[in-house]
Amino acid sequence: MAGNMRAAVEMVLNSGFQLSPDAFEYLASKNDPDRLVEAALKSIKGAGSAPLVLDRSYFEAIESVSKTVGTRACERMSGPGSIAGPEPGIGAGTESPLQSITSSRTLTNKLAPPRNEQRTAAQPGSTFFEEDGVKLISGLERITIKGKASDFRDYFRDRLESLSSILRSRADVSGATTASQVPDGIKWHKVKFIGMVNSKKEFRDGTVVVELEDEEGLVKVTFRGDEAIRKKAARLLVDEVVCILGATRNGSSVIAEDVIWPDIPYQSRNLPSSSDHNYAVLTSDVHIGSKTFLRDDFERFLGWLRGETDEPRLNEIASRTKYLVIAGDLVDGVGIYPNQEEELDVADLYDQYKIAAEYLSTLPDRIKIIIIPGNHDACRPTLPTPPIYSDYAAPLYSMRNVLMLGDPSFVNLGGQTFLLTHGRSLDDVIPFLPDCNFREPQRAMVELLKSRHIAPIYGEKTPLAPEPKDRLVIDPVPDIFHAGHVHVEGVAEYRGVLVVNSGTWQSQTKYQLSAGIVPKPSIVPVVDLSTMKTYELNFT
Ligand code: D5M
Ligand code: FE
Ligand code: ZN
Repeated sequence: MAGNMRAAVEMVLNSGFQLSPDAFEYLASKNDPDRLVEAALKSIKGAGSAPLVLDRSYFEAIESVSKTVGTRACERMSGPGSIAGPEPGIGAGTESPLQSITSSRTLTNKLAPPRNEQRTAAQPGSTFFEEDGVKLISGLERITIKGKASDFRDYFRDRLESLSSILRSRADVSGATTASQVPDGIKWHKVKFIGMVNSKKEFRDGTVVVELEDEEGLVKVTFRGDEAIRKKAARLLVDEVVCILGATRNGSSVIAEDVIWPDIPYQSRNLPSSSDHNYAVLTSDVHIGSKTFLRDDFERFLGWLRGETDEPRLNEIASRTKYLVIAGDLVDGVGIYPNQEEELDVADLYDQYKIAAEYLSTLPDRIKIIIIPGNHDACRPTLPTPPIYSDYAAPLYSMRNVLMLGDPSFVNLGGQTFLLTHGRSLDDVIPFLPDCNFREPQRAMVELLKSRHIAPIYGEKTPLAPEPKDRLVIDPVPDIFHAGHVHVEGVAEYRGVLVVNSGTWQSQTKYQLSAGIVPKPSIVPVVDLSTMKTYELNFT
């Protein structure tokens, strides 16, 4: 993707719209996609309303108008920010995020968010939830992007600062300098410093060279030697913040001896004093509207929650369920991937949310339902993501026992703090993490806890909104870390934190078949909030 195409895509995403595949193709075939997008967004703003997914026709219309009036946009052959060669994906960049800004990271985000996003914060009955043990810590903030060239630099500066301060709270990091302040000397000497991983290169002989940076400069760090240090080098992700221990002579090139990640301290289990067994049911990736939505299984699950099983123990859990948490991809959406219409049972986004609300309305009011957006939902496509647009999900917004939150959200449910995120970045990190795979997504989630970041790698598939404060830093440490997206259910425990990937209600899609992804559907993790004991209930 050329630099001006990347800028174009970022502009669309950061304005809260999505691009249909045909619009993407159309823009990619143009010399000036950024200008076309800018003009289209302006005209949409003028018109006052627009669909969520912008298709080719929006840009064609703009182009025909600008051709008529002969604007400069159509005369330009190629943008100055073009970068040759294959690109890793949306929002990607090859430059150092802290030190330089190019047009690809320059957002002209002068637009107000679409009307439907502005209305998501006020929800009926929010106070009603507090009585039911729901305390929102964060997750309803408005997206604040200044729309300046320096947005991404400020964003990464905050990421470095926030993660550095988490690192500095560790005893073993005390006395660390920053990367640019590594002292030089005449002799080899030991150093300890914090920086953000700017690049990582692996050589044939197993040597790994990493550049660590802060705002002022870079240090080259070489990893070679024993198995232990090689393993640590293999685990390092680009754009994460770590502390390096090593030796140097010149202060600019270091031989690594150890790596310290921010990590989480051991958590003592926070068990509520009341011995009442209250349960939270964790799910995600329902994909209502898809032909591969496992309707029978999902209906069996809802039936169980309504108390329609003969098994007394299961009925007991259902009757004590206070919370149902849905970590994104409630519906399959429309225009999310090429030719999706061929795989849809319900081709209208409004109808998909109507069906979702009809299903959830069959549950008793006592169950509070918390819903965050996934990449298939009607929402702003960047992370952090505000709640699902209320225009599309109106039937859910009108339910008194439903709370619509953003991604990420921190919410306390019955005494336990949940970190909720859909988990898009798992696609980005799993291929780079040793010992992690798509069959056990909970393992990669544990690594995110060690990185203390929800989306450590920038520039892969997960587009980030460059806010001045990095809200993807994992702080505070939750009691329960819940994500979905990978369509494989899995539970782990790490240092006292319960880590849950809640699977899916969708069977294998054509894409997943071709990519060798095998989902593990219709299994639901259920947590006893008074003991943190977790049950994995199977509804197949
Ligand atoms: O994603 C469900 C899982 O399947 C997740 O791990 C990504 C992967 N997936 C699904 N479709 C695609 C395409 N088109 N490209 C790459 N990866 C994909 P979900 O968010 O439910 O689509
Ligand atoms: Fe999904
Ligand atoms: Zn998803």
